[in-house]
Amino acid sequence: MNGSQVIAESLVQLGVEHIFGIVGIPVIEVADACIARGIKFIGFRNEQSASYAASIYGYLSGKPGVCLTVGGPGVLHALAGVGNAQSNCFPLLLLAGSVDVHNTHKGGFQELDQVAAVTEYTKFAARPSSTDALPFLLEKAYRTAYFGRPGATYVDLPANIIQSKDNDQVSFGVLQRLRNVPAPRSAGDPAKIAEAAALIRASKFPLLVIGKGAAYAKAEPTIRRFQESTNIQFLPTPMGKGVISDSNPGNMSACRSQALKNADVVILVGTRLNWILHYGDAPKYSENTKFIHIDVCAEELGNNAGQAELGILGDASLVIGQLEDVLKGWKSPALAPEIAAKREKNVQNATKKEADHSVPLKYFGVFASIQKTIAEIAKDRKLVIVSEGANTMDNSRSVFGHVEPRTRLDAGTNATMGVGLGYAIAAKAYDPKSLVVAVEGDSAFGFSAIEVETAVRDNLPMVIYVMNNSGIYHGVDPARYTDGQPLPSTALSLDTRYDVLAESLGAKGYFVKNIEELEVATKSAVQSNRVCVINVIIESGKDQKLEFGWMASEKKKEKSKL
Ligand SMILES: Cc1ncc(C[n+]2csc(CCOP(=O)(O)OP(=O)(O)O)c2C)c(N)n1
Ligand SMILES: *[C@@H]1O[C@H](CO)[C@@H](O)[C@H](O)[C@H]1NC(C)=O
Ligand SMILES: *[C@@H]1O[C@H](CO)[C@@H](O)[C@H](O)[C@H]1NC(C)=O
Ligand SMILES: *[C@@H]1O[C@H](CO)[C@@H](O)[C@H](O)[C@H]1NC(C)=O
Ligand SMILES: *[C@@H]1O[C@H](CO)[C@@H](O)[C@H](O)[C@H]1NC(C)=O
Ligand SMILES: CC(=O)N[C@H]1CO[C@H](CO)[C@@H](O)[C@@H]1O
Ligand SMILES: [Mg+2]
Repeated sequence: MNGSQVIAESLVQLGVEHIFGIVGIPVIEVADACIARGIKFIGFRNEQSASYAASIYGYLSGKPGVCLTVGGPGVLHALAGVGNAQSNCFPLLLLAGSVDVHNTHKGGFQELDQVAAVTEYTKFAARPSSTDALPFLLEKAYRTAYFGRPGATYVDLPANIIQSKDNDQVSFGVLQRLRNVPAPRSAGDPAKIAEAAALIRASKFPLLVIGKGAAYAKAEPTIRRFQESTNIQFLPTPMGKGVISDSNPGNMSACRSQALKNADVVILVGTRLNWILHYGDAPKYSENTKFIHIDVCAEELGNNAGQAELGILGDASLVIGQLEDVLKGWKSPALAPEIAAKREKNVQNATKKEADHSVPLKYFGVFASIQKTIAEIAKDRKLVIVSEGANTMDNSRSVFGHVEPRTRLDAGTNATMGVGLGYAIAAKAYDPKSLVVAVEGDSAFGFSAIEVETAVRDNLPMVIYVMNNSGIYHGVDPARYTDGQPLPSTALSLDTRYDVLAESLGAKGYFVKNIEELEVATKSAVQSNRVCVINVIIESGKDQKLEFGWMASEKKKEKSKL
């Protein structure tokens, strides 16, 4: 066996089915050896997308996604996905070629101290000293990526090791032991469970906040059962949507601010008190809020406004199961009528916005139309929504209802633009039967538009909507393009034909300006079973102010209304 074959054998033994990457010297043979062993290799056009794809494959499958790149610039590009995986807690194993060990420090081909480069963003990073060490290191890196809090790991593949020959003495025993082993789980400390249950029983408005960690942990059966038996109100984070169906009457998404502000006990499961949850700070929350924080990472407990003594270390499913047992027979108090009324009003308001089909189209009308058309023609298929952008992402989150977990994939913890196409490709590769729909801002799409070719080449049908408002965030008033003043930094060209670009890459393109055209395009695209890009012309935001709910200025404005 040569070194490439040792790597391929190791990955096969670990159960790896897909590799995402871009080849070159010295990893072409590695990819080819993997293909020869039946692993599917998806070749991208930029390592950023490949690394994003591998990481979301890890999130969806619960086992590390594998990314293979060349060294030097390949690793620097893939660092985007490594950092993104680490901050979102997605399991990812990056493998990259590197300079021959004996040429280190000589200015070798694509030389970079890659272990040093990735160390800041990985749980484990190593370079093998010999081919014999590969199975051991690959097992350790693979296991480390998904045991404990998931994250990114790295193994360096020096050219001389890839090209080494006569490795028939290499032992693979260490790999077989990991095959099909799920990540270890622990239950919560019974004393902490009892303390949490007492707080919940005494609470007037307990709120369950469900994060993507709970989705990753596949905790949905337990969390759904717990919610049903207690009637507790819940609020999903963006990627926590669908752990409990949005159609459940306990869904507080439509009045998120009121829920956060008025809850006296907040149970956080698989989510962090970061910017998305306003650090747990008043006035977004009341001063006296008690946070019962359930997480797999002990260091997360007590962060920001969280109370360290109320943290419960453990697996989302096991801990919620324990709470369910202790709280048998307990029912959550009914939602305060004024909050229920506010929620109702907000839902009505949203429904009104969704019915607005005036031209130029607006986000709510477009997303509601897409959702409705898909429900009519593909109601039995699992719908996975990938979304990135600013308004595009925020509005799609409130319009699209999710009934299943792990069906919303978006820019995540660090609001990373450019993940969309990689995520869509990986989601389709992971579950070929699902209907993958990417809802992209025009700026967001631009970060990885060329990966349409990857999806076409690998025959991964999907529908990609580009929300064309010719700009970042709110777009720019078309009059600004001719008034002789410099364009604002958020401007993009007015007449970019993303649909024509897509056609040139082998996809099907649609150009849509009104709701009838949108309906026809959605039907045609879903039924075509091809890669489709629908360029949707929407209203530019003109003079709207840039402001998002999580921004600090919002805090000052916030008055306690209820
Ligand atoms: C990697 C990265 N670069 C830049 C940004 C800043 N940024 C935030 S949202 C966004 C794009 C928003 O515009 P668009 O995708 O067109 O969506 P819209 O709000 O117009 O619907 C950008 C560039 C970011 N979040 N991530
Ligand atoms: C991203 O998010 C993580 C987790 O909140 C944070 O530690 C990190 O500094 C952020 N930034 C980058 C570039 O990863
Ligand atoms: C390893 O062996 C395979 C099969 O004989 C061959 O195709 C490949 O080129 C070899 N790789 C290297 C790096 O020598
Ligand atoms: C539940 O969630 C969806 C999507 O977030 C939203 O559109 C819907 O109005 C919500 N329902 C209620 C009753 O809040
Ligand atoms: C309803 O929508 C309008 C227009 O989008 C907005 O100005 C108003 O404040 C909303 N009302 C409520 C109760 O959210
Ligand atoms: C090709 C095309 O119609 N582009 C449009 C993109 O969106 C802006 C803002 O609505 C329009 O002005 C452009 O004409
Ligand atoms: Mg835009």
